[in-house]
Amino acid sequence: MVMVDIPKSHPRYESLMVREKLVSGFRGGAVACEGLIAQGRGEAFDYILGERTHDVALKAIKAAACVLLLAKKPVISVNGNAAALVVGDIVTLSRLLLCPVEVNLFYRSREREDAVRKILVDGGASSVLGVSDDASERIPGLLHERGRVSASGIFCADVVLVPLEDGDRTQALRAMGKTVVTVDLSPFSRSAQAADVTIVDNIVRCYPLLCSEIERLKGFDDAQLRGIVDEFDNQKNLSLMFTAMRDRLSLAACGGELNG
Ligand code: PTJ
Repeated sequence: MVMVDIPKSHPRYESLMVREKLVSGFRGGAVACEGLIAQGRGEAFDYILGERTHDVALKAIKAAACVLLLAKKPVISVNGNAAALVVGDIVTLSRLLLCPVEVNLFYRSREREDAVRKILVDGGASSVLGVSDDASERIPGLLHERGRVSASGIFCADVVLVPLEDGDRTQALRAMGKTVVTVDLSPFSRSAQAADVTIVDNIVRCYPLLCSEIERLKGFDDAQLRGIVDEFDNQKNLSLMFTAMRDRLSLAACGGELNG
């Protein structure tokens, strides 16, 4: 529900609508107060990126699609921000990959678990894990609430898609031998640095692209998918993202044309 009437002609219309989704998710109990701060942090990086999906990110999206298609037991982790922003794409991903979605919250409470589950179920999700007693397993070494996971979901998954994440869990999941795909507008973040595949892009732009890429690549055989994954180097990709940001900042510093 949009709280203010934003005219479509407003130059920041798209960005303001994204904000309204989060504020509405916050008012409905799904988004943590801290989730609004996280969005602001992301927006700052998105400005530097020129609010567009770079070729470097497209390469990461392709690798992520291959990793997810090759997975035996993928799981899509969902926090409050992701549910509020991209529920339709989360449901599409779970249908394309025939995998469950799991509620996993840093600021976990029964009320927030239920609010996030409701968004997912209303959005068409058929199997929502990680709510209440279902989140009874623990990721070794993670003492905070994000360490609680479902025995039939993240705990036994081989590949986990964890967007907008704090770094601890990415590292702990990798220590369990899992492959981690993340989405983060900040290439500096610990999760961006620790994941196997990091998509540095806004989740509202890259989740639809990830869905299309999975659709496009699902006819490929495992050897072809594996070849694409083997060619991908996350550290190199992150370096190229930093270079893209540096180039945009240099352009701005020289008074160059930033739109384009
Ligand atoms: O719903 P909960 O309780 O699990 O809490 C979710 C938040 C996001 C509050 C929690 O995971 C958190 O505190 O995350 P951080 O440590 O602030 O990290 C969030 C990261 O996501 C930051 O590096 C942001 O730059 C990035 N980010 C924020 N919004 C977006 C984003 N990346 C992509 N798309 C966005 N829209």
